[in-house]
Amino acid sequence: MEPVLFYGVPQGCSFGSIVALEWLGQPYRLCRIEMLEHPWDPLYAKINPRLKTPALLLEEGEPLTESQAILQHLAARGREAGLGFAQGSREFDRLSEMLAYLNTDFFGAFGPLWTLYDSQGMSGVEQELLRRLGRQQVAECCAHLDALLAERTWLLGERRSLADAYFVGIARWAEYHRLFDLEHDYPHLARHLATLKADAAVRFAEAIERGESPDGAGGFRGHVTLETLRPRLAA
Ligand SMILES: N[C@@H](CCC(=O)N[C@@H](CS)C(=O)NCC(=O)O)C(=O)O
Repeated sequence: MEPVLFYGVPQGCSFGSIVALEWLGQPYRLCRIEMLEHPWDPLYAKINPRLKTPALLLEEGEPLTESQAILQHLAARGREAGLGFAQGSREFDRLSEMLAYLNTDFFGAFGPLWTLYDSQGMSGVEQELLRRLGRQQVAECCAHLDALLAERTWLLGERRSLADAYFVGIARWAEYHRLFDLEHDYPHLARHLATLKADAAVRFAEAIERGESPDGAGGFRGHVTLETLRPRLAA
């Protein structure tokens, strides 16, 4: 079977992996995980024992977890399409560097805001502290990315890369949490986000998250359920 991407809703960081698969254009399937429906199907622990999305089930039946690893794996499959680079090359290093920054600093900056989102029984003071901390951390990252994007069309320069695919899945959280006036505070970042939001693959990923059945660019072969995969995972 084609590779299967397990993506989480709502607002999963797996969004970028869906965009990457669309840009790649090779056959793949999707499996939806409703992240707020607890407990998750225990079968998912066979895919990722840490119970996180995304995860990519490869053709041979082995799961690959962690966004950075998945995106570098997809980049390697996309070398001919200009999405990936030879290990050891300058371009490979720049992609690794950017993915690492986005996956640690930028992703992590939103941590307090997601804790706040999940919070129950927290005092107003605790909630305010989390919001202030999250906003401050995200602002630092946005300032850095905004300065980079003032001089570049895409995160790595003049050509789009899978770093842009991952970026859009995280940067949209700044809008979701209503942190800033993005156009005013970080105009270059806002311009980049708007460009990406007009991209067909990003619109496809948004439609998938909404539970619609978009056509995509040709690689998408439909959804599978965890139950369908049980015989493969039970072994
Ligand atoms: N380091 C992991 C983090 C993955 C992660 O935290 N995923 C979140 C969604 S963005 C998740 O699955 N959360 C489910 C939960 O915590 O219940 C990666 O970058 O892939």
